[in-house]
Amino acid sequence: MITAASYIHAQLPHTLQAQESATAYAPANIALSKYWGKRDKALNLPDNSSVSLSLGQLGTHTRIEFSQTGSDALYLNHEAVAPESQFSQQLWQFVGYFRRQQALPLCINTYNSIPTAAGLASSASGYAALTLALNRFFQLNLSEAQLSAIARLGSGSACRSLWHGFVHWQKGVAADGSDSIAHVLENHWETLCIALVDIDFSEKAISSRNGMLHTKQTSPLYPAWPMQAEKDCQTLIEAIKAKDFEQLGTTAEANALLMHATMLAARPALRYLQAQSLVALDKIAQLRADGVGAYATIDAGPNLKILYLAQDKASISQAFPNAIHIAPFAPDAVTTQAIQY
Ligand code: 2P0
Repeated sequence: MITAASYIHAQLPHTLQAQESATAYAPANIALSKYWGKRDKALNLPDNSSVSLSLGQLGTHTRIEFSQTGSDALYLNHEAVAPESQFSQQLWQFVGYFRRQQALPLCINTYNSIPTAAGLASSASGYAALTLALNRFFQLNLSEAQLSAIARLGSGSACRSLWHGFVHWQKGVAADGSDSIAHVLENHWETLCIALVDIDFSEKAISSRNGMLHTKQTSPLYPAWPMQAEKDCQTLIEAIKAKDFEQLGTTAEANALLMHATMLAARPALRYLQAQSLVALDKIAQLRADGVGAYATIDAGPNLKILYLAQDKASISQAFPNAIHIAPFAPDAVTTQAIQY
């Protein structure tokens, strides 16, 4: 049986040669067509492909160096992380897949530039930045495909966070997941913007990992999801190529609501949406009725992300005064944090 550990071992040299230190950055990403359900839990292999948009300078910076104390140390946003926390245990398990039996005590500093108030999870950018930093620290020279497959083993959506702009994660068919990898879509859409609307950013009661498992196991609507999600990916790729904003927006919003419908039909129901999420969806529908191009997508939480074109920024700001605005294709979003492998 292939495990995350055995897959990563097979990509590595027998003995690691480390540098003094290494740093890496990876952006957060928002799926326009979502990943929600796995065919393999251990390898984070999805039932369907997905398409995402990266958030430029909002992401994770990670630095790895040898530990001066002789023991592992982990800092998140400049604060020491308790070794018994789930965050710490999962991260060191992932690092252990690289170190294997080698005694290499490390100090890892990881910093999220995503404002806490954005209500965004950071596991995608976190595992992408960690994978890139490990690749540099141990001088592995892994290919983009290998990096994407390895980042996926940390967190599924991390395989999409290795690039700026639009990214397509193809679900693949191989049992070892070697073809379940993402690649960048070379299409730039300078005027496309995304606004993050905070409804409630307290930690969710049920993680995505458990939520998608529960949905697949118990929702009678789940069987319809992977096929429609696959179609939505294709429609989105066409919309991106044609810069057809209406097709992009309607498909992304419908895909997010279908994902939430499968969750709501789970037994017991899995409900991330809150009353204020629905109020915000109504506001967006009203904006559209008033001639403003605005569409929502919602992840495993109550917060909304609004897709709009730059010309409509003032209308979006007026309707959602506290929103955080991102222009993913603005020159400063993509050039100041160039991703290097
Ligand atoms: C997505 N989400 O496509 C979907 C939409 C949440 C809702 O990917 O178990 O944290 O680590 O593979 O990647 C969140 O799932 O789950 C996610 P694991 P992950 O963005």
